[in-house]
Amino acid sequence: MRVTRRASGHEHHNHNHTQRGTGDGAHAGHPGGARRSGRPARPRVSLVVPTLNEARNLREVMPRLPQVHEVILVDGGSVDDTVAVARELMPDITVVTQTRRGKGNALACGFAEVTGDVVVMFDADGSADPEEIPRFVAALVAGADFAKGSRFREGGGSVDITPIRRLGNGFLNRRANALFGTAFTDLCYGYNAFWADVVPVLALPEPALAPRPDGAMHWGDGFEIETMINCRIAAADLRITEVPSVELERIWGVSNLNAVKDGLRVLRTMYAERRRAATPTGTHRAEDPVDPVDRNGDRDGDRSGGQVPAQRSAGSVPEGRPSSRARAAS
Ligand SMILES: Nc1nc2c(ncn2[C@@H]2O[C@H](COP(=O)(O)OP(=O)(O)O)[C@@H](O)[C@H]2O)c(=O)[nH]1
Ligand SMILES: [Mg+2]
Repeated sequence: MRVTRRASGHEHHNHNHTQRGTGDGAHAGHPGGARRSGRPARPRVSLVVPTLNEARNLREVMPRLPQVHEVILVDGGSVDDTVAVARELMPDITVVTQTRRGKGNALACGFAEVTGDVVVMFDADGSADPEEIPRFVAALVAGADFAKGSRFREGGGSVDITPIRRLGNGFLNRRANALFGTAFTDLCYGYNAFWADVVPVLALPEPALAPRPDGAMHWGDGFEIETMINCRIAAADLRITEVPSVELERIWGVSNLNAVKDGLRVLRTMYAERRRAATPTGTHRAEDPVDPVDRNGDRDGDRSGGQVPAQRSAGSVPEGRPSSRARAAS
Protein backbone atom coordinates (compact mmCIF):
# COMPACT_ATOMS: atom_id res chain seq x y z
CA MET A 1 0.00 0.00 0.00
CA ARG A 2 2.70 2.45 0.96
CA VAL A 3 5.19 2.77 -1.82
CA THR A 4 8.68 3.41 -0.60
CA ARG A 5 10.05 6.44 -2.29
CA ARG A 6 13.65 7.19 -1.57
CA ALA A 7 14.86 10.52 -0.41
CA SER A 8 16.96 12.22 -3.01
CA GLY A 9 20.18 11.97 -1.04
CA HIS A 10 21.13 15.25 -2.65
CA GLU A 11 24.31 16.74 -1.16
CA HIS A 12 24.16 20.26 0.11
CA HIS A 13 26.68 22.76 1.26
CA ASN A 14 25.16 24.25 4.34
CA HIS A 15 25.77 26.96 6.88
CA ASN A 16 24.21 25.20 9.79
CA HIS A 17 24.74 26.14 13.41
CA THR A 18 24.76 23.57 16.13
CA GLN A 19 23.90 24.18 19.77
CA ARG A 20 22.90 22.26 22.85
CA GLY A 21 20.00 22.57 25.24
CA THR A 22 20.36 23.46 28.89
CA GLY A 23 21.04 19.96 30.04
CA ASP A 24 18.85 19.96 33.13
CA GLY A 25 16.19 17.71 31.67
CA ALA A 26 15.54 14.06 32.34
CA HIS A 27 17.35 12.87 29.25
CA ALA A 28 21.10 12.93 29.46
CA GLY A 29 23.08 14.31 26.60
CA HIS A 30 25.37 12.29 24.43
CA PRO A 31 28.71 12.95 22.80
CA GLY A 32 28.17 15.59 20.14
CA GLY A 33 29.09 15.28 16.51
CA ALA A 34 28.40 11.69 15.61
CA ARG A 35 25.07 10.21 14.72
CA ARG A 36 23.60 8.00 17.42
CA SER A 37 23.75 4.30 16.90
CA GLY A 38 20.77 2.91 15.05
CA ARG A 39 20.34 6.06 13.04
CA PRO A 40 20.93 5.37 9.35
CA ALA A 41 23.16 7.43 7.07
CA ARG A 42 20.38 7.46 4.46
CA PRO A 43 17.25 7.87 6.56
CA ARG A 44 13.74 7.24 5.31
CA VAL A 45 11.99 10.59 5.42
CA SER A 46 8.41 11.04 6.66
CA LEU A 47 6.73 14.34 5.87
CA VAL A 48 3.99 15.30 8.32
CA VAL A 49 1.68 17.84 6.70
CA PRO A 50 -1.13 19.44 8.76
CA THR A 51 -3.96 20.79 6.62
CA LEU A 52 -6.99 22.92 7.24
CA ASN A 53 -8.62 23.84 3.95
CA GLU A 54 -5.51 23.72 1.80
CA ALA A 55 -6.83 22.10 -1.41
CA ARG A 56 -5.72 24.93 -3.68
CA ASN A 57 -2.30 25.11 -2.08
CA LEU A 58 -1.78 21.34 -2.23
CA ARG A 59 -2.26 21.49 -6.01
CA GLU A 60 0.79 23.73 -6.20
CA VAL A 61 2.89 22.30 -3.38
CA MET A 62 2.51 18.54 -3.75
CA PRO A 63 3.92 18.26 -7.27
CA ARG A 64 7.08 19.93 -5.96
CA LEU A 65 7.71 17.45 -3.16
CA PRO A 66 10.84 15.32 -3.48
CA GLN A 67 10.68 11.55 -3.34
CA VAL A 68 10.33 10.55 0.28
CA HIS A 69 9.46 7.43 2.23
CA GLU A 70 5.97 8.67 3.10
CA VAL A 71 3.78 11.74 3.21
CA ILE A 72 1.35 11.85 6.14
CA LEU A 73 -1.40 14.40 5.70
CA VAL A 74 -3.24 15.26 8.89
CA ASP A 75 -6.52 16.89 8.16
CA GLY A 76 -8.33 19.09 10.64
CA GLY A 77 -11.82 18.62 9.19
CA SER A 78 -11.32 20.69 6.05
CA VAL A 79 -14.54 21.76 4.39
CA ASP A 80 -12.91 22.05 0.98
CA ASP A 81 -11.67 19.02 -0.95
CA THR A 82 -8.23 18.93 0.70
CA VAL A 83 -8.24 15.18 1.24
CA ALA A 84 -9.59 14.34 -2.22
CA VAL A 85 -7.01 16.54 -3.89
CA ALA A 86 -4.20 15.04 -1.83
CA ARG A 87 -5.28 11.51 -2.79
CA GLU A 88 -5.66 12.46 -6.42
CA LEU A 89 -2.16 13.92 -6.56
CA MET A 90 -0.54 11.18 -4.49
CA PRO A 91 -2.57 7.96 -4.35
CA ASP A 92 -0.25 6.38 -1.78
CA ILE A 93 -0.45 9.31 0.66
CA THR A 94 -1.31 8.44 4.27
CA VAL A 95 -4.31 10.45 5.44
CA VAL A 96 -5.03 10.87 9.13
CA THR A 97 -7.95 12.77 10.60
CA GLN A 98 -6.88 14.59 13.73
CA THR A 99 -8.59 13.62 16.95
CA ARG A 100 -9.17 17.08 18.43
CA ARG A 101 -8.63 20.54 16.98
CA GLY A 102 -5.56 22.73 16.55
CA LYS A 103 -2.27 22.40 14.71
CA GLY A 104 -0.58 20.88 17.74
CA ASN A 105 -3.03 17.99 17.90
CA ALA A 106 -2.67 17.56 14.13
CA LEU A 107 1.10 17.20 14.42
CA ALA A 108 0.86 14.80 17.38
CA CYS A 109 -1.54 12.61 15.38
CA GLY A 110 0.82 12.69 12.41
CA PHE A 111 3.93 11.88 14.45
CA ALA A 112 2.14 8.83 15.86
CA GLU A 113 1.79 7.42 12.35
CA VAL A 114 5.39 7.88 11.23
CA THR A 115 7.16 4.77 9.96
CA GLY A 116 10.30 6.51 8.67
CA ASP A 117 13.56 7.43 10.43
CA VAL A 118 13.26 11.17 10.16
CA VAL A 119 10.22 13.43 10.59
CA VAL A 120 9.85 16.69 8.70
CA MET A 121 7.16 19.13 9.84
CA PHE A 122 5.87 20.55 6.59
CA ASP A 123 3.17 23.21 6.18
CA ALA A 124 0.81 22.79 3.25
CA ASP A 125 0.17 26.45 2.50
CA GLY A 126 3.14 26.95 0.17
CA SER A 127 5.24 28.71 2.82
CA ALA A 128 7.70 25.83 3.21
CA ASP A 129 10.08 25.27 0.31
CA PRO A 130 10.25 21.56 -0.57
CA GLU A 131 13.76 22.07 -1.92
CA GLU A 132 14.99 22.70 1.61
CA ILE A 133 14.04 19.23 2.83
CA PRO A 134 17.47 17.71 2.01
CA ARG A 135 19.11 20.46 4.05
CA PHE A 136 17.15 19.47 7.15
CA VAL A 137 17.90 15.81 6.59
CA ALA A 138 21.59 16.55 6.09
CA ALA A 139 21.75 18.36 9.44
CA LEU A 140 20.26 15.30 11.14
CA VAL A 141 22.58 12.90 9.36
CA ALA A 142 25.48 15.12 10.41
CA GLY A 143 24.64 14.48 14.07
CA ALA A 144 21.80 16.78 15.11
CA ASP A 145 18.82 15.37 16.98
CA PHE A 146 16.68 18.30 15.93
CA ALA A 147 17.06 20.45 12.82
CA LYS A 148 15.44 23.79 13.51
CA GLY A 149 14.55 25.98 10.56
CA SER A 150 15.51 29.61 10.98
CA ARG A 151 14.49 32.58 8.90
CA PHE A 152 17.00 34.73 10.72
CA ARG A 153 20.20 32.85 9.93
CA GLU A 154 22.37 33.89 7.04
CA GLY A 155 20.77 32.33 4.01
CA GLY A 156 17.33 32.35 5.61
CA GLY A 157 14.55 34.87 5.21
CA SER A 158 10.87 35.49 4.98
CA VAL A 159 8.58 37.07 2.49
CA ASP A 160 5.65 36.46 4.78
CA ILE A 161 6.56 38.04 8.12
CA THR A 162 4.84 41.25 9.14
CA PRO A 163 6.58 43.92 11.28
CA ILE A 164 4.43 43.02 14.28
CA ARG A 165 5.21 39.34 13.92
CA ARG A 166 8.92 40.09 13.57
CA LEU A 167 8.87 42.18 16.73
CA GLY A 168 6.94 39.55 18.65
CA ASN A 169 9.22 36.83 17.38
CA GLY A 170 12.34 38.63 18.52
CA PHE A 171 10.92 39.18 21.98
CA LEU A 172 9.70 35.60 22.42
CA ASN A 173 12.98 34.30 21.14
CA ARG A 174 15.01 36.27 23.67
CA ARG A 175 12.75 35.16 26.52
CA ALA A 176 13.09 31.52 25.53
CA ASN A 177 16.87 31.75 25.26
CA ALA A 178 17.07 33.36 28.70
CA LEU A 179 14.88 30.65 30.21
CA PHE A 180 16.47 27.66 28.50
CA GLY A 181 20.05 28.78 27.91
CA THR A 182 19.55 28.21 24.23
CA ALA A 183 20.65 30.21 21.22
CA PHE A 184 17.52 29.93 19.14
CA THR A 185 17.26 32.57 16.45
CA ASP A 186 13.74 31.64 15.35
CA LEU A 187 11.67 30.03 18.07
CA CYS A 188 8.29 30.41 16.39
CA TYR A 189 9.04 28.89 13.03
CA GLY A 190 7.29 25.68 12.13
CA TYR A 191 9.63 24.20 9.54
CA ASN A 192 11.71 21.71 11.53
CA ALA A 193 12.86 18.10 11.36
CA PHE A 194 13.98 15.48 13.87
CA TRP A 195 14.79 11.82 14.22
CA ALA A 196 11.67 9.72 14.78
CA ASP A 197 13.24 8.32 17.96
CA VAL A 198 12.84 11.78 19.50
CA VAL A 199 9.02 11.62 19.38
CA PRO A 200 8.66 10.00 22.85
CA VAL A 201 10.81 12.77 24.38
CA LEU A 202 8.28 15.33 23.17
CA ALA A 203 5.51 13.70 25.22
CA LEU A 204 2.84 15.61 23.32
CA PRO A 205 -0.80 15.35 24.38
CA GLU A 206 -1.91 11.87 23.31
CA PRO A 207 -4.03 11.62 20.19
CA ALA A 208 -6.39 9.30 22.08
CA LEU A 209 -7.03 11.81 24.85
CA ALA A 210 -10.67 12.95 24.89
CA PRO A 211 -11.33 16.61 24.06
CA ARG A 212 -11.74 18.77 27.15
CA PRO A 213 -15.37 18.82 28.33
CA ASP A 214 -15.22 22.61 28.70
CA GLY A 215 -14.31 23.05 25.03
CA ALA A 216 -10.86 24.51 25.77
CA MET A 217 -7.85 23.07 24.02
CA HIS A 218 -5.45 20.76 25.76
CA TRP A 219 -2.13 22.46 26.32
CA GLY A 220 -0.05 21.65 23.24
CA ASP A 221 -2.96 21.25 20.86
CA GLY A 222 -2.72 24.79 19.50
CA PHE A 223 -0.05 26.89 17.81
CA GLU A 224 2.05 26.71 20.98
CA ILE A 225 3.14 23.31 19.70
CA GLU A 226 6.31 24.61 18.05
CA THR A 227 7.44 26.34 21.22
CA MET A 228 6.58 23.28 23.28
CA ILE A 229 8.66 21.08 21.00
CA ASN A 230 11.60 23.48 21.01
CA CYS A 231 11.54 23.82 24.80
CA ARG A 232 11.31 20.07 25.35
CA ILE A 233 14.17 19.42 22.95
CA ALA A 234 16.25 22.01 24.81
CA ALA A 235 15.30 20.68 28.25
CA ALA A 236 16.27 17.17 27.16
CA ASP A 237 19.71 18.51 26.20
CA LEU A 238 19.36 17.27 22.66
CA ARG A 239 21.59 18.50 19.94
CA ILE A 240 19.97 21.29 17.91
CA THR A 241 21.22 22.49 14.56
CA GLU A 242 19.64 25.55 13.04
CA VAL A 243 19.10 25.35 9.32
CA PRO A 244 18.66 28.58 7.33
CA SER A 245 15.24 28.59 5.73
CA VAL A 246 13.35 30.97 3.52
CA GLU A 247 9.70 31.27 4.41
CA LEU A 248 7.67 31.75 1.28
CA GLU A 249 4.28 33.34 0.99
CA ARG A 250 1.17 31.33 1.71
CA ILE A 251 -0.19 30.92 -1.82
CA TRP A 252 -3.94 30.98 -1.22
CA GLY A 253 -6.07 31.78 1.81
CA VAL A 254 -5.19 33.35 5.14
CA SER A 255 -3.18 32.20 8.12
CA ASN A 256 -4.99 30.51 10.98
CA LEU A 257 -2.61 32.16 13.43
CA ASN A 258 -3.51 35.24 15.46
CA ALA A 259 -0.29 37.16 16.20
CA VAL A 260 -1.40 38.57 19.56
CA LYS A 261 -3.41 35.68 20.94
CA ASP A 262 -1.01 33.01 19.76
CA GLY A 263 1.98 35.13 20.79
CA LEU A 264 0.66 35.22 24.35
CA ARG A 265 0.05 31.50 24.19
CA VAL A 266 3.68 31.01 23.16
CA LEU A 267 4.87 33.18 26.03
CA ARG A 268 2.83 31.20 28.55
CA THR A 269 4.08 28.01 26.99
CA MET A 270 7.73 28.78 27.60
CA TYR A 271 7.12 29.57 31.27
CA ALA A 272 5.04 26.42 31.67
CA GLU A 273 7.79 24.45 29.95
CA ARG A 274 10.45 25.99 32.16
CA ARG A 275 8.50 24.79 35.21
CA ARG A 276 7.99 21.40 33.62
CA ALA A 277 11.73 21.07 32.94
CA ALA A 278 12.41 21.81 36.60
CA THR A 279 10.15 19.01 37.85
CA PRO A 280 11.85 15.64 37.96
CA THR A 281 9.07 13.61 36.37
CA GLY A 282 8.55 16.02 33.54
CA THR A 283 5.16 14.55 32.82
CA HIS A 284 2.21 16.33 31.31
CA ARG A 285 0.17 17.45 34.30
CA ALA A 286 -3.54 17.89 34.66
CA GLU A 287 -3.05 21.43 35.92
CA ASP A 288 -1.23 22.51 32.77
CA PRO A 289 -2.56 25.88 31.74
CA VAL A 290 -5.41 26.21 29.31
CA ASP A 291 -6.37 29.27 27.43
CA PRO A 292 -9.88 30.39 28.34
CA VAL A 293 -10.28 32.40 25.14
CA ASP A 294 -10.00 29.19 23.17
CA ARG A 295 -13.24 27.86 24.54
CA ASN A 296 -15.79 26.98 21.88
CA GLY A 297 -13.27 26.94 19.09
CA ASP A 298 -13.43 30.57 18.15
CA ARG A 299 -10.58 30.49 15.70
CA ASP A 300 -10.94 27.16 14.03
CA GLY A 301 -14.63 27.74 13.76
CA ASP A 302 -14.01 30.79 11.60
CA ARG A 303 -12.33 28.89 8.83
CA SER A 304 -14.02 25.56 8.89
CA GLY A 305 -17.56 26.85 9.04
CA GLY A 306 -18.14 25.51 12.52
CA GLN A 307 -16.44 23.40 15.14
CA VAL A 308 -13.98 20.95 13.80
CA PRO A 309 -15.38 17.60 14.83
CA ALA A 310 -13.19 15.68 17.22
CA GLN A 311 -13.50 12.44 15.42
CA ARG A 312 -11.37 9.36 15.53
CA SER A 313 -10.52 8.01 12.16
CA ALA A 314 -9.09 4.63 11.32
CA GLY A 315 -5.74 6.34 11.15
CA SER A 316 -5.76 7.57 14.70
CA VAL A 317 -4.16 5.81 17.55
CA PRO A 318 -5.89 3.45 19.93
CA GLU A 319 -5.68 3.91 23.67
CA GLY A 320 -2.61 2.77 25.44
CA ARG A 321 -0.51 3.08 22.30
CA PRO A 322 2.86 4.26 22.11
CA SER A 323 5.32 1.53 22.69
CA SER A 324 5.11 0.10 19.19
CA ARG A 325 6.93 3.12 17.93
CA ALA A 326 8.39 4.45 21.12
CA ARG A 327 12.00 3.94 20.34
CA ALA A 328 13.67 5.36 23.41
CA ALA A 329 15.73 8.41 22.73
CA SER A 330 18.39 8.01 25.31
N1 LIG B 1 -4.93 19.75 10.71
C1 LIG B 1 -4.82 21.03 11.03
N2 LIG B 1 -3.98 21.82 10.33
C2 LIG B 1 -3.88 23.12 10.68
C3 LIG B 1 -4.60 23.68 11.77
N3 LIG B 1 -4.26 25.00 11.87
C4 LIG B 1 -3.38 25.22 10.90
N4 LIG B 1 -3.13 24.10 10.17
C5 LIG B 1 -2.20 23.90 9.06
O1 LIG B 1 -0.92 24.20 9.55
C6 LIG B 1 -0.16 24.89 8.56
C7 LIG B 1 0.27 26.26 9.10
O2 LIG B 1 -0.89 27.00 9.43
P1 LIG B 1 -1.07 28.55 9.06
O3 LIG B 1 -2.50 28.84 9.24
O4 LIG B 1 -0.46 28.83 7.73
O5 LIG B 1 -0.28 29.27 10.21
P2 LIG B 1 1.05 30.14 10.09
O6 LIG B 1 1.90 29.48 9.03
O7 LIG B 1 1.64 30.04 11.45
O8 LIG B 1 0.59 31.48 9.71
C8 LIG B 1 -1.04 24.94 7.31
O9 LIG B 1 -0.71 23.85 6.48
C9 LIG B 1 -2.44 24.83 7.88
O10 LIG B 1 -3.35 24.27 6.97
C10 LIG B 1 -5.49 22.81 12.49
O11 LIG B 1 -6.16 23.22 13.45
N5 LIG B 1 -5.54 21.51 12.09
MG1 LIG C 1 1.46 29.60 7.04
